[in-house]
Amino acid sequence: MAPDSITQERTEGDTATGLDYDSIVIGAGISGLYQLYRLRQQGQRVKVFEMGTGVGGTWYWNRYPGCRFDSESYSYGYSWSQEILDEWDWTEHFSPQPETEKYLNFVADKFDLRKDIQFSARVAKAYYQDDSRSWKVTLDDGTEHTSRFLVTAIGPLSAPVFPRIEGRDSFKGEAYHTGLWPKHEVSCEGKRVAVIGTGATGVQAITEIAKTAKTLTVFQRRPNWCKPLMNRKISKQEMADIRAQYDEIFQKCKESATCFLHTPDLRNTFDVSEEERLAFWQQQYDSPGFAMWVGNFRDMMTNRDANDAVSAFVAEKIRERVNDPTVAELLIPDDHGFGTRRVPQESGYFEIYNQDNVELVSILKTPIEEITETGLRTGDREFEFDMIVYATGFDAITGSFDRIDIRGAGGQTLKDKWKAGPKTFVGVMVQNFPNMYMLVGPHTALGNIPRSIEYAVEWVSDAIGHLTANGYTYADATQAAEDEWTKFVIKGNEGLLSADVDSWMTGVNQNVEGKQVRIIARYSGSAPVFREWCDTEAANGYPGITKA
Ligand code: NA7
Repeated sequence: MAPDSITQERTEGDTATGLDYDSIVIGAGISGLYQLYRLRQQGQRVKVFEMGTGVGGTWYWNRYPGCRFDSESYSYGYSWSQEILDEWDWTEHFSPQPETEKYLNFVADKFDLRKDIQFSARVAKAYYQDDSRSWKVTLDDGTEHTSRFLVTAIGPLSAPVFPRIEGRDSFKGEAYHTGLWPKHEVSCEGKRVAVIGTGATGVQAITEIAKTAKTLTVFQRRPNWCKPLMNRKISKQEMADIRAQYDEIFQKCKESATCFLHTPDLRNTFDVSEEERLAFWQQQYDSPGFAMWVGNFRDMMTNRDANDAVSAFVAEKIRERVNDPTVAELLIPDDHGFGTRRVPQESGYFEIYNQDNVELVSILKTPIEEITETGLRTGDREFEFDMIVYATGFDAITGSFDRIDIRGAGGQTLKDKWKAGPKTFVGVMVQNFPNMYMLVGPHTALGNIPRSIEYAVEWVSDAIGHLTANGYTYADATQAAEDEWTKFVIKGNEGLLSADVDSWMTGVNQNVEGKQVRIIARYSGSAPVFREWCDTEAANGYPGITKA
């Protein structure tokens, strides 16, 4: 039962309460690994339950061809350990998945994290126990585990979704979802391959698969605005230079609104002459990473004319790069502007449509009607394939929470609490879900995710440390604090062009029941503002949290 006022009630240590652990962390990805490390450093008994057979989260599951960072490698890695920074060499500006998975294994080994992680352990239920102020976590295998605190480290893009198309199980060839890619080698060599989906994942996979497949047929519903990634190798000397600049790199990320190395240009689009504008965009188009998305003119995401102008610039690039004008037009989005959905970064994506073995099929007018034993059927054609790749994305942000039966005080389900959209306190706590902390859940700063993760882990660790040091066994966000933050997040979305577009960022997923309506699941403000809010909360002794 929730106490009705802040009290100073002290209880004995957790061992005396009979709980299995002080904290249970769900997930051993970038956030779960660091959370385990931090809480263990604080002397806690921690257990991590991880669904996969290895560490890495996103970088464990997404092993599809072509998978790699869109953030500069050296801005993405952990910053909290000098040893890691000293010992790890990135070999490419945008690390490929195998290297990133190796990196996270290196971290896990270095700090002996595996001993507190149970693999192949899917959490099915997490129930708050009112009487003992603890969490009971039930795994798929029926085993139950208890802890004072529960930390969800389950990622915003970790619940893969298949399209709702009839006959999907009848296909007799190979079929893979990019987010559930098998560990064994998958060869496309000489095969007739279909890829469904052209988001950030599809764009990477398609470009790679086109290199070896006998034929590749891309089924595109809505095209996305893409820009060149401009990846390249990092030489030993360059890595030494990067290492020498780590402090500056992380400081820059800390000051930037999106935690990337790129910061917006403080001019408005039409403050400069057309000539200057085009030269600026050209330079951005040719720059590595997200420069053009998060480093553009400051009004690009709020002024429709400005956004139309940059979109027209990028459309011209597509026309220049794709030989067949009809195909080029199909690849140019006409329902949203540049940057209003996640911008896929590509390495020769548009040029693959000039290859004889690649065909683009727009399914906007002629949707896929059925997956058959031998391929699939659209409104006007029958196709035969050896392999179908589903690059159809995730039930984003709240989806990974929906897949666990999470119940707070009095048995309230999280799903029910969030049925009209998430409500959180600084994206970390949910009122009436005491002692539960979310890392990169809804309403937190995301951007260059590991930067946000590190901050969240440290904030949560400090908050738990504060409770423990003061003998509290209960912490719940106040209703007022949750309302205030939720209102702030919603207000921050006003005026953004991206708020008017269907995408995973606005919570719309036609493949998931009940997710056809836009919600505000993301915090769209700047990361420094977010951190200031959280820092103030901590500095003032957590007034937004009822403690007992
Ligand atoms: P996204 O960005 O959600 O893309 C999913 C793609 O799959 C997108 O092109 C969808 O078309 C398409 N899709 C989804 N359902 C269907 C059906 N039923 N038929 C045809 N096409 C479909 O997921 P990603 O995995 O690419 O990227 C997610 C994030 O992960 C990414 O932003 C990075 O941050 C990492 P639609 O656009 O809905 O018309």
